[in-house]
Amino acid sequence: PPLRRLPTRQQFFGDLSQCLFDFVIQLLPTESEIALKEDVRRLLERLIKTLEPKSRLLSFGSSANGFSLRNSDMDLCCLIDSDERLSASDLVTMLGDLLERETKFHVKPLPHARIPIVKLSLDPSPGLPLGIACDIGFENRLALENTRLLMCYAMIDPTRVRTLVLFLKVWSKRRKINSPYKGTLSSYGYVLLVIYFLVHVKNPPVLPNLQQMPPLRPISKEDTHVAGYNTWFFDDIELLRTRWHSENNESVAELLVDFFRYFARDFSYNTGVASIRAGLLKKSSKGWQNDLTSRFHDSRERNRLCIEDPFELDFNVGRCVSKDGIYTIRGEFMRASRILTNRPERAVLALAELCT
Ligand code: 3AT
Ligand code: MG
Repeated sequence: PPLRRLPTRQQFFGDLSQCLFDFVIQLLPTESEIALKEDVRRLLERLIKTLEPKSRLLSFGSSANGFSLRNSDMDLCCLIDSDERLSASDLVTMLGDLLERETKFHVKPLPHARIPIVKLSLDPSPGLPLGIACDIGFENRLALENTRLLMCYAMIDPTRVRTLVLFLKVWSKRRKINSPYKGTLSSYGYVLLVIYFLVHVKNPPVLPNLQQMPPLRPISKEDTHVAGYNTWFFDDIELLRTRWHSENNESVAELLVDFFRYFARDFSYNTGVASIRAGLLKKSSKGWQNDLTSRFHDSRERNRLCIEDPFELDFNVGRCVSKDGIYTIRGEFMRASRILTNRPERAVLALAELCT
């Protein structure tokens, strides 16, 4: 008997999923890039130890959470295991001087920033065609914890979670809506939106809520609190695999189309807060309303797009998003949703259109 042709919808999602994998794979960092970055980290750690012998330099952000793209910058955090230590701003100034003397990096110390950091970069060279950019901060233990949380989410369902996140990162960069300094959203913000969607919007969920799972043994406050915030989450991913599995079998493409539709149409931007810890919350319950009659112009500006940080619950990760920014971002979700919902004949062309 003749083979039955797949229904077009299914065929389209199959093709699109394959295109998404292929697209994302070629954007992953190469082995040599990863090795080179590790060399840089070790070199910097050795230099920092000459200032503070009890210091360690750790990676966080995309180079440590499984969501790294080729040539993404390095986020490094210096921890000092001693009670008597220099202040972050003094360290930034001293480290800036030291690196300027001892290395070929361009060095820009920012000792008076809200979070003092040293910015470093290397110009492109034949062995390093795209150069390197790196930020070094101090004692940012919450960032190390949120990096670990995102890494655990990535490990639960690597194929679907990583493909979706990496694609959205590239897409948001190509569409120029990934610049917190220009009023749009950071990569970290987009990653949180994806996890929120997979834990709380999809039914059945694609991911469990790691922050609400019962702990295996009693935990004390000292063990779980970092900088005054509760950072506990279920992190035994091997065990989780034996106890929990998702009933949701949608393909990456179906999830992506649905993600765009949800943030184009359904998410309540005016009143809602996306929280990976607690689901959809109300701005009013967090005191984050963007009340147009408010005298506080500033707070209104800050809360157009509300994304609760997983641990720093009073921090809106979307606070940088401006009025224009939210309009543009939402417009991009609508555009993406429209391109994919029309189900064009060739998935690969749809993907190209989406990202140009
Ligand atoms: P790129 O590959 O650099 O685009 P990334 O995953 O490294 O993406 P970011 O550069 O946006 O993401 O952020 C790096 C890390 O810094 C992620 C998170 O651990 C921390 N971080 C960034 N923004 C915030 C924030 N607003 N609140 C708390 N932690 C943050
Ligand atoms: Mg980064």
